[in-house]
Amino acid sequence: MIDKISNLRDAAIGRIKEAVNSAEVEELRVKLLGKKGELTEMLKDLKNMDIEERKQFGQKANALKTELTEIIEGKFKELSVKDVKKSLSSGSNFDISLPGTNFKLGSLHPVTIVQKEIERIFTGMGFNIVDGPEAEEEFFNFEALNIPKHHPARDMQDTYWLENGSLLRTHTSPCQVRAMQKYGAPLKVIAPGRCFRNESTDASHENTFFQLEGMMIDKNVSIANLIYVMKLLLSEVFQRDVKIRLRPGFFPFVEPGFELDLNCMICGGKGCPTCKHSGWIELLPCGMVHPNVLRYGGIDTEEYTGFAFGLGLTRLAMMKYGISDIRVLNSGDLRAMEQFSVR
Ligand code: FA5
Repeated sequence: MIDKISNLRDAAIGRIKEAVNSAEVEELRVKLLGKKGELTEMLKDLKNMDIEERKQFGQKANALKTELTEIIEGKFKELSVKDVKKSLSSGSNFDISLPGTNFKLGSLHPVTIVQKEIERIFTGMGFNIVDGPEAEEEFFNFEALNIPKHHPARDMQDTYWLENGSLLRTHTSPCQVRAMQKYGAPLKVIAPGRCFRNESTDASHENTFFQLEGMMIDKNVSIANLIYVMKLLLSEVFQRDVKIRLRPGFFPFVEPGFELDLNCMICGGKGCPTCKHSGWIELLPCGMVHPNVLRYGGIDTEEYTGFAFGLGLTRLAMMKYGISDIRVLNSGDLRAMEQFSVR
């Protein structure tokens, strides 16, 4: 058996030396060392050998594999140098001294980084990630959220209407009823996505921004569950204690409803253009899902309760990375985006 190995070695080295181009070398590499190569086939005999023979044969075969791999690599290098020399001597204008083309690696957008982080936190708690259309039906954006036609709450979310009667969704909340109708209760979902509003832009308002909706429906879900999840979310994202305030907030689709504001991290709460000189950033409105909304979702309100929240994802990214003007995030300016080079 040992003879077989040295015969293979001699023949293989001879064949590699004679190869005249890279394609031939590659063919030999596969024939010798590939999955069905000659050396691999030989190793199949191991099972018929006694222990001592198997040990010796195994060692020799492995040593040969290493030796042939090195010889093949050397041959590849030798041939590529020859190719360059040949092209130079044949009058080609290929300039070997030119630096190679530098390909720039892309980086993730700060909003995407924060979104992925929150998805990790929530999937760890058993939440599923769902999606909804950006061009949404009026029913899901408003009616199903307990905002009937002519309700003044619609004024707070003016949007862009499409010719077919649908609209660009003003928030990710339409995903609530869509998810309830599709999956029923109990339900634990988050829905990140782009939203649109027809409003003037400033340091903290864009006409296109991201939110991340969250919803949990089960038996006995209470405000205590909501507060626990909100606190956990913020401490995981910021990895430290952050100053927040919780105050009553009105949204027709929750009862009771809250506004959760974050102490402005741009000015430390002193007041700046980002927080409109209030020291606080509106970030995470939330509340207990209104029974009318549960009913639109086909959920039995006698049996189930739930909480929901609508996180301002773009604003959260601003706070996390100290970005004082939201417009930078939609600018496409690589000089700004590259600073968060997480790939
Ligand atoms: C809503 O959109 C509700 N759907 C949130 C909600 C969900 C409440 C579930 C209760 C239960 P609001 O309009 O406040 O609420 O927007 C939520 C968050 O999105 C804001 O706190 C803010 O952080 C962000 N946001 C709103 N408008 C803009 C904007 N023009 N530019 C950037 N971020 C915005």
